[in-house]
Amino acid sequence: MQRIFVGDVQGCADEFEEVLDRARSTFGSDFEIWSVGDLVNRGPDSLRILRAMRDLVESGRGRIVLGNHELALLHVAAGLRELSPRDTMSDILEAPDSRDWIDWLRAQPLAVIGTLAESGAQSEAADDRSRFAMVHAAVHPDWELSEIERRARTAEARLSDPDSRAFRQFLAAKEDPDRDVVARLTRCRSVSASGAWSVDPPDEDSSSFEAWHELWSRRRHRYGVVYGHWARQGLHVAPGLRGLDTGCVHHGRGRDGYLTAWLPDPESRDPFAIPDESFWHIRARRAYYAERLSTV
Ligand SMILES: [Mn+2]
Repeated sequence: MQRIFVGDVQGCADEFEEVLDRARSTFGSDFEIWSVGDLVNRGPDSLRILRAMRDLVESGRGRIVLGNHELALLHVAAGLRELSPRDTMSDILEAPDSRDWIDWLRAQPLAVIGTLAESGAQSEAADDRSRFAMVHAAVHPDWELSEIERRARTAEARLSDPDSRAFRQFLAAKEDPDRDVVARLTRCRSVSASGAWSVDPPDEDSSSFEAWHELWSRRRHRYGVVYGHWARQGLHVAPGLRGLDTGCVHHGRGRDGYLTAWLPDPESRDPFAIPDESFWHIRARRAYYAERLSTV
């Protein structure tokens, strides 16, 4: 079984379909698609990509984690935020089964823990280097896999609360530690040694913040992280780390955009080693970003 991780799609359903077509012609039906989140918004086809991905998830051939744009959609649906002119999520909000899409999304995970090793025996081994977490933006540099899982499960239970008032209160909460976990997993780019985190990239002029994965790498964890969210950083291939947001939807913003898929070798004993050439790069079909600007 080939597992295919896909970076931030953001409504670029044509490029996502190209990944699927290529997967079918290469692996038949013997593949799974794992999305790092931000399936929706900014691009042209938010509902179409959700449909395609939900089909895969419900047939047991896909996993997703929530990104900040899915969270933004939940905020709009809960009446906690207005749509902005740059948002392209109204196809979901105006769908006759909109409520069902929102409920499906809020039941999706914030972190998925897995192993890339094909054989169960290998994943039990103490030297297994193929265990990983998939999150949208970042993990806390100090967290082991078990802690990522525990904290994500707690926050997910709050998001998927059957009581929609409790769900709305949780989304709106300011000082709730579980709400902070949601925000960190879906939005963090930099951290400070004192434990603070920020949505912004590290500031060149300030030494107090650095990329979350710099500090994470110094902790010498024995698991990998597959993530997205950081289009300006671009493809990030480092030991234990695969950052897959290559800004498909930002094509035309003074740079080329493309959708990245990562296809780790299921036979490898160290799939997070470098160098690594196991990527597909799907060029953006259009200059989505310029298109959005001109229609605002
Ligand atoms: Mn994001």
